[in-house]
Amino acid sequence: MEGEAAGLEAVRALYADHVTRQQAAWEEAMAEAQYDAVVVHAGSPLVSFLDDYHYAFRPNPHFLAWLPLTHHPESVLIVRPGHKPVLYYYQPDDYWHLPPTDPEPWWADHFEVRIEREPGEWHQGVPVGREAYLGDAPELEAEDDRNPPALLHRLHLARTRKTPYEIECMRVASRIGVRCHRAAEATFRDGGSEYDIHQAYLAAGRTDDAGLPYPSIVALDRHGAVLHYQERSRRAPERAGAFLIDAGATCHAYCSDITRTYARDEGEFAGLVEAMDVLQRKLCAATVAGTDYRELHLRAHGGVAEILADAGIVNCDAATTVATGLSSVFYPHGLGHYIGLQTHDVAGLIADASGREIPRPTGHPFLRLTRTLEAGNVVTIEPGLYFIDSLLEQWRSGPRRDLVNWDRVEALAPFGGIRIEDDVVVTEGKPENLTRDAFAAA
Ligand SMILES: [Mn+2]
Repeated sequence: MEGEAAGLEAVRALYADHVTRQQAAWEEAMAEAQYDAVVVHAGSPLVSFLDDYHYAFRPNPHFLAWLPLTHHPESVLIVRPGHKPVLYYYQPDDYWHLPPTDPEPWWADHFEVRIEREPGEWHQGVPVGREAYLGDAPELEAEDDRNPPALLHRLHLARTRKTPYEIECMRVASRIGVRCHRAAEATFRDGGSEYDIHQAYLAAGRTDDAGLPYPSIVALDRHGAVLHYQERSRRAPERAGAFLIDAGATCHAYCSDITRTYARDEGEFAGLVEAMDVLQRKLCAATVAGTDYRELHLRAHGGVAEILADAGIVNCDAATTVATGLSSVFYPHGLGHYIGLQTHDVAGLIADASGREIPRPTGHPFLRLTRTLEAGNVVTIEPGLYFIDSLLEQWRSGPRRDLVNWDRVEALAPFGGIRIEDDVVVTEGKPENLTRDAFAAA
């Protein structure tokens, strides 16, 4: 955990520069979209139907892009060109809940902070002029100019190029995630259930479920073939042969998103995991500025098809496996996505500030990123290979059923599937692999 403490120091040292860059990027977007001010609402807690409990609070990411304030509903930020941003810091006198602690100088010094005791006091601070409102708080419903696309597209595109502060946050989030992953693997090796593994993951991260960037996928054996497997069985299998875990961590709301697959024993499935690892590393190394991400995705399909052909799981060559759509039976999702304040970060499909969409390749409806990579982007690279009953059965009832070696499929299906996922920073030169670096340092 020493490395993490040092990382948090580095994060704080980079914060002033981040705020300066945010101000510049927003001023540019506001000038182009013709706004004099932008009001960013952190969000309001969602209340359960017919009761008064709150769901876990998920702040407006545009608020988080300025401030490391993850437990601050009702706070509001007002951004204007040429002015220090004004933060209405909601700190109610509330004896039912613990109010937020006082602002900390390391971040608060960069804002004009006004303590707000009642929601809505921020309205007094909205300047005269043309202003936009960002967020989904019910309190904004009366405003005309909410989340205008001309402004949002520009801000979203700016968010695809991370500042040094943001990348440092993601380094820390990667280190925490890797610490948790190692605890999870150890619990798998010890014979733990999915529930046991999940608890070990949370304990290693000193977090609870609400602190995770997304619900972890903790899958033993056949459950690995359920892409977004959401259960956590309390019962440990007699002897689980395979373990797939897709889980991350956060630092000041910036995410890591990490997947690993483990085979308990040597053998055919372990060989497939090894082959997928080699392919995934190659794809990570090719994640450089100027590369069309769609091309990387298609290259991943070619690679998975080769692995299927080499293992004798298909009865045809890699080219035929891709051309017939058979590779999508085993690998039915996209190669990855932008990552940052949101696990699936914004702007993955838009060409420019007009919001025009860059189409996905035909036959690949789930790809979340179709842009050409730029330095400062952070993306995931997560090829997969699964034995998914429903997709295999569909193929089996079709005209090309003989392209699959069904005996091999039957032998491997109990292992579920494989996904290996790293978070990669795009640079002009060699990419920085946040995940592999964190595993190497652990
Ligand atoms: Mn992912």
